[in-house]
Amino acid sequence: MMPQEEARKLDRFIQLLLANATVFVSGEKLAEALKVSRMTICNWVHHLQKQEMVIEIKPKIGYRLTQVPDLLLPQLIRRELRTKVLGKSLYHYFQVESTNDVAHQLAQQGVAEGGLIVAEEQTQGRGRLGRDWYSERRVGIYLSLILRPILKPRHATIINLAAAVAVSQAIESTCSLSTDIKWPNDVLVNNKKCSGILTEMSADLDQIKYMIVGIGINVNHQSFPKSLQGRASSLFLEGGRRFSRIEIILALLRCFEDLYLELQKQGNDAILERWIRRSSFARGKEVSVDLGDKKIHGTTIGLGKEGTLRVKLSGGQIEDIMSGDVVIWDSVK
Ligand code: BT5
Repeated sequence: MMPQEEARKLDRFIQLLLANATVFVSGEKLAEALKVSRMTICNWVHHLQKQEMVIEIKPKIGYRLTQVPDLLLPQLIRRELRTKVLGKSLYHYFQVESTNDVAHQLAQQGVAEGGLIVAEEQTQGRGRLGRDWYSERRVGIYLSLILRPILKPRHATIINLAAAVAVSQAIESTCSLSTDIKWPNDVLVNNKKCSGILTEMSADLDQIKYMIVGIGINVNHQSFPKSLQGRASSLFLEGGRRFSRIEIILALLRCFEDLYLELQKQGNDAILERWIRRSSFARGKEVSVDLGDKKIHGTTIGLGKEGTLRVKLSGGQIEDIMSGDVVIWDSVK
């Protein structure tokens, strides 16, 4: 695993190669520009060649980039980015343990609202409650956003729901696939999970310091480990063709930014309405909810003002769920 500082220099190295894609650039000049040794440049070239970048090497003359594979390079994302805040500072990694961990470090170092971390692969991708997130190299989207909303911690769920709406909207607009959202934020295609969201925050009692919204989307996966088969899927498996990860990220950032700004101007209602419109779980679904210490069974009757799931139990009593795992009742009977 590469330390962050080196990963950032590597990124600038790629930027220089891309900017000079038609000519040979000398190793000496590159080393000078990046303040590293020529040996480091040589190692980076071999590292990038392993990532299927085609780089010609001419002894005594230098290096020339001739072909770029399907990578989430900041240079390619920035070219089409149409957002004001989200993704304005952008960090790309070939491999990280978890993009959420990198985002926490960067947020603590003071990276501003909208900072975006993307990785080609995660070795310890995380779900909620310490669960694993399967993060195969170069076929999925693994990203985290740093947000600094002026909100009380108890209002954080709404950001979670907004992220799910943005993922659902982005998948529908770029892949023409219909989606469903399972509360709070699993995005399903044909009832199989194609995306998960892990929102974490650092907060005082009455103010959020920063939030990390981590989003995983299965894009071009051709198969899944046995333990996930039947429950997880990818846009490739459901749509029958490969999709551009960059296009999906661009649409996602645009949608999420619109919702985030709308939330700040108009409050929760617009997000709640959009979530309800996009989810078959919002109303009239017979579900079982695992609350950790107990399981309940009932029918969904909408969302509470802060984004809680309202479930009517068979005795008529209503529960407002703040966190838990929802499954369709039919599948547990
Ligand atoms: C989630 O948790 O769904 C949140 C996943 C968030 C992943 C992103 S990737 C970028 C950022 N960096 C991270 O380290 N994480 C975030 P949860 O609701 O707890 O669901 C986890 C469960 O989903 C696992 O226990 C598996 O059953 C299943 N699962 C694991 N990997 C999956 C995958 N790739 N696709 C679909 N389901 C998966």
